[in-house]
Amino acid sequence: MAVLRIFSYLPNPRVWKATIAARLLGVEVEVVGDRPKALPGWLWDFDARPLEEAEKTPDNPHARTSRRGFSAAMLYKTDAFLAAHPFGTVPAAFDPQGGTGIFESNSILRAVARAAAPERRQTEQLAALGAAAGGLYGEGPYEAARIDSFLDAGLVFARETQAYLLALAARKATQEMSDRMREAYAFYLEGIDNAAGRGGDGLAGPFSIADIAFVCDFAQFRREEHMLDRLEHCGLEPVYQPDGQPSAHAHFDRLRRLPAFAADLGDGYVLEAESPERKRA
Ligand SMILES: N[C@@H](CCC(=O)N[C@@H](CS)C(=O)NCC(=O)O)C(=O)O
Repeated sequence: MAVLRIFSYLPNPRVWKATIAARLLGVEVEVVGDRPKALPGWLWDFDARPLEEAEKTPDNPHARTSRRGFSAAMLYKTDAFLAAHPFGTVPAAFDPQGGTGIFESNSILRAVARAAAPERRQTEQLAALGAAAGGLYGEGPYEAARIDSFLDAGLVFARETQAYLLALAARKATQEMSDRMREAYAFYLEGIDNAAGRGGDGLAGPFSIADIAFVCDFAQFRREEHMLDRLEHCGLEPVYQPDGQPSAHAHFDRLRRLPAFAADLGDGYVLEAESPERKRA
């Protein structure tokens, strides 16, 4: 049985945090959703489903104004969904019975690591990656808190990334936004570079969910490379710098090629620097 059900638009690197962890731990997560443009046509609920045409009306009791990331003005969220997910965002995870909502992709990732039975946390696969004996969430309160520190630093970077990429996608990014993103990028990547350059298996020391969150948040940021036409339209230079912070880039490139990561990231989401064909989204 799945340890979590996750509702989201797909593909979504925020969901990959949970699916990569699940793959490594040998547990199941159920992922329900649709492509980003189709999700406004769904009922957002534990039992999420596509709506009938007749239900997609402003007087539908579940109709809500979208807040962030959806160009459609209207989304359809049940009261139960909003009780479980007070910020009304996806990815939206639920425990198997649907009574407990878990939001924020980093917390959904933690939930997978915590939900895995003890024997799942000590496999040969995890040992080969350099995970601690306690699994992907470290051993004891201090190691877990150190891993949380990376997740929190990553969330700050991810929030800047979200605002920047949404503006870029809408061809409304400004020089000020680009400068702000550049500063957040430098701060975050330098910290990751420091941690990755220390020769441990993972950023926090052992390999952990801190590494999974980094790979997914950085993959999300790397969508910038799919938006070269938008950058040009806005008169902006890319923030991404392939040459700086070598340990951070090497860590990212090593992990994203592992089968458990490549199952989600391996479809050209991250463009190979050496590729002659740069995709334009
Ligand atoms: N930091 C959150 C970001 C989630 C988020 O902002 N989701 C947006 C889509 S990108 C959303 O669900 N918006 C719903 C709305 O506009 O009402 C996470 O990592 O899960």
